[in-house]
Amino acid sequence: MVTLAEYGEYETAWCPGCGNHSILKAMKQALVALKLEPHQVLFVSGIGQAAKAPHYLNANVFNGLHGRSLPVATGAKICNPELTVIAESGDGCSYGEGGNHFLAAIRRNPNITMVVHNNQVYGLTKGQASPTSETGFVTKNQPKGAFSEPFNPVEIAVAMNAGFVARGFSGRIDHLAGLIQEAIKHKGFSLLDVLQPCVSFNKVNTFGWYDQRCYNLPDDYDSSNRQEALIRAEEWGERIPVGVLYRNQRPVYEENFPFVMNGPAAKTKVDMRKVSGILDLYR
Ligand SMILES: Cc1ncc(C[n+]2csc(CCOP(=O)(O)OP(=O)(O)O)c2C)c(N)n1
Ligand code: SF4
Repeated sequence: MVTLAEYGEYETAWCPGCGNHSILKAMKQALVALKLEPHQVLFVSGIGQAAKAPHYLNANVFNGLHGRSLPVATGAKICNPELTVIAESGDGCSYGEGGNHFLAAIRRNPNITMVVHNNQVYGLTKGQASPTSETGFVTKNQPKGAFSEPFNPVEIAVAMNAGFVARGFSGRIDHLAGLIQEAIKHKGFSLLDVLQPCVSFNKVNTFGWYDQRCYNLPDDYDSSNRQEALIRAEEWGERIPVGVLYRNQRPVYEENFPFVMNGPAAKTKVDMRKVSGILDLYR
């Protein structure tokens, strides 16, 4: 039986008090609760503090370009649908540099999970405003405050009819671990946006700020109701809902590929003579 110890304990480069630590803990808890062995899981990340999270657990990892985790994750899932594929990165990486991939993934609906550490700032590059920063958020780079409207990932995802949309708070580890499990179990694309304090560069949205505002969606909340999900997804400020906002079962992208139905391409024996022939065409 898989244990937490199998996912390892590593020294991290994160600041003490950073929300990343709790998200990592919740992730390991969720993987163990789902009885997933490290070799059954692939993490794909981009660049940033959050993107380092998969470096600190013992599973398969592909750490690629800034904002480019979703196309890699989708490709990996097509080649090996048996893998649990998780794209994990920060809000800048996922919604800024990777914004178009985010929209494309919602439309395609591959059976992958996207976990975003949303600290409303660019942490690794020392505190510039990110797509989710509030208008007026003052940084060294934006001394007059950010001019742009913040991007609301959960609202966009519900509006685009995404398969599964949830929001978590890194300060509530057990609740977050439950949401990660739900997101992984969902068949299709699942977004889990996690509110995460950055103690060094976001002095506004602190642990206390989130803790005072976050409330759990009530037990009788109907996550299949898109209109209600849109209302909750828009709620921000004095009260912020956490939990599964929206569920919508849609056809899964990789099932459109007939070769996948005949078994994972990753397990197909490669005929090297054929490959050499193809390569010769390009010499
Ligand atoms: C194409 C590209 N643009 C910009 C950068 C520089 N860069 C590296 S990390 C980063 C910000 C990361 O912020 P975020 O994704 O929010 O993650 P965090 O560090 O806050 O966890 C930026 C702008 C880069 N590496 N590549
Ligand atoms: S700079 Fe912010 S995001 Fe990066 S490790 Fe420190 S607290 Fe975490």
